[in-house]
Amino acid sequence: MMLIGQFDSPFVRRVAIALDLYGMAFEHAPWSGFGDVDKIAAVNPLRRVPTLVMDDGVVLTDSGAILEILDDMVGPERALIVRTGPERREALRLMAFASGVADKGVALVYEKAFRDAPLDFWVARCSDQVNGSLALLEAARAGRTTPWLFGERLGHADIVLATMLRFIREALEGSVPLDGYPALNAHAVACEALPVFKARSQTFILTPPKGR
Ligand SMILES: N[C@@H](CCC(=O)N[C@@H](CS)C(=O)NCC(=O)O)C(=O)O
Repeated sequence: MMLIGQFDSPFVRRVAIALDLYGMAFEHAPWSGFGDVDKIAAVNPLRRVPTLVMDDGVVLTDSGAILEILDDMVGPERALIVRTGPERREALRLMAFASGVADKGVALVYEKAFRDAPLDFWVARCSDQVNGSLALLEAARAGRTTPWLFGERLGHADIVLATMLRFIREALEGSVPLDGYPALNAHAVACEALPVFKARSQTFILTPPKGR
C-alpha cells in the first residue's frame, strides 16, 4: 500500500494512524496537494489527499471511505469503531462533526491563501461553522468520564478529534481561539503523547500552487 499526502493534513494523518494501529505496513509518499499535484493527478483524478494506492493497484480517496475499507479488512473485532448500534451512531456523528470542522478549516486556509482579498461573508460563515461545531464536540467530550470517547480503547472518533484540533491550531494560527475548549484540549494532549501520533505528525505548511 502507498499512502499519499502529508501528515499536516488531518485526513491523511487519521488514515496513517489507523493503518499503524491495524499493523498494516505502507509506503508513505509525502506529496503536497498543491506542490506535487501533477504526481497526485497521475493516480487520483480528484487530486486530493489522502490517496491510498492498494496492493492490487486500486486507488482509494476520502479518509472516511478509506477507514471503512480498512475496518472491513481487519474485521469487526479489531476495527476502531463498533459495527452496529447506538455507539456506532454516536461515533459516526462525532466523526462527521470533527471532520466537518477540518473541512471548514481547510476552506478558511484556502480562502486566506489563494484570494487577494478573502470574502468576508465566507470567512465569517466558515468561522461560525467551526466554532459552533467545536462547542458541540467540547460538550460531547466533557460528558465522557472514560479515558477515550467510548471507553478504554482509542477509536476513529478519538483520532479525528485530535488530528482536526492540531490542524485548526496550526493552520489557522490562532484566528480560531481554542482556549474555551478544555475537554478537547486535554483530549488532544493525551492523543499527541501517544507514540503513534508522534510517529505520524508534521507541522503545518502550505506549499503554494504553481502560478500562484
Ligand atoms: N473529505 C476528504 C477531505 C480531504 C481534503 O480536504 N484534503 C485536502 C488536504 S487537507 C486536499 O486534498 N485539498 C486539495 C483539494 O481539495 O483540491 C477526506 O476526508 O479525505
